[in-house]
Amino acid sequence: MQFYCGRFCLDLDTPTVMGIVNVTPDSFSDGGQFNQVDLAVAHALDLIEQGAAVLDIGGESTRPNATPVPVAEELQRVIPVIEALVARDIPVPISIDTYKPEVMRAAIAAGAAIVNDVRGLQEAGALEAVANSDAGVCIMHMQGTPQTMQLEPHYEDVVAEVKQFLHMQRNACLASGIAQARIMLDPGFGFGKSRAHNIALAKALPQLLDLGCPLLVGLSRKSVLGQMTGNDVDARLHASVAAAVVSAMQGAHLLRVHDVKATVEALKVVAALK
Ligand code: 9MG
Repeated sequence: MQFYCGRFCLDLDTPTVMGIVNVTPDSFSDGGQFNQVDLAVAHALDLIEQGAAVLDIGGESTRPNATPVPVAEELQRVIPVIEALVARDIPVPISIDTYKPEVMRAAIAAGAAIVNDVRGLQEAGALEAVANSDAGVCIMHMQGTPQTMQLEPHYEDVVAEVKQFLHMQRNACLASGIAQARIMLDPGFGFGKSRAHNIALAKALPQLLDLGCPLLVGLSRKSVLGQMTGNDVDARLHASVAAAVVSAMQGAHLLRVHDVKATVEALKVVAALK
């Protein structure tokens, strides 16, 4: 399956890795030796070396209870990083992790090729920001907001409801002129989902493929893996790789991960043995 984004065309016939670059004040602590931009750029270049086929750059944490960041602050965090990477002519597309149309527009103008929206283009102006560009988009499902989502997630039928939302937003994209080949879908693991909801969705990935778009899965280091293993966030490497492998075997095309090298190697084995 091909995914078109800006000047890039990703071949997603074999499962591929998106590396995470968080540009938040707590992401990089170096004792003040380098600034945040230099550190984020160095991290991004390292992830490409490790085999990332896409970089996902975000300036606002989406963790449960995270505090929203004003637009100006988010722009200040992510745009210099995108500009610095574009100036280096990196060989992979940059994805901007944001739900804010102002940030989408500025990031695309700076050279981002994908919009990764955890709110699935529901903010006013978000759909238009993507439609008025040649960027690809990842539409993710979330119940609630990061401030409320894990309080008491509730569904009658989690798989049917997530699929219906993704279907509806995919159709809204098509109606606004975004070609199917520019759309990727994501059930949003951990975003307003209990452990049982996450497990049901992981098992139902083949059903989401019916929508005809590539699937992005983000389970890396998430708390559901902590619930399964009892491990803290910094000891979830093995669980994260296992989750990526199982997701790929269930049909996921793009795996959003922190641990790029380990995941790339594991996916090579999946591709060889499948
Ligand atoms: C930004 N972000 C954090 N987790 C994510 C996930 O699972 N999917 C996508 N698309 N973005 C995510």
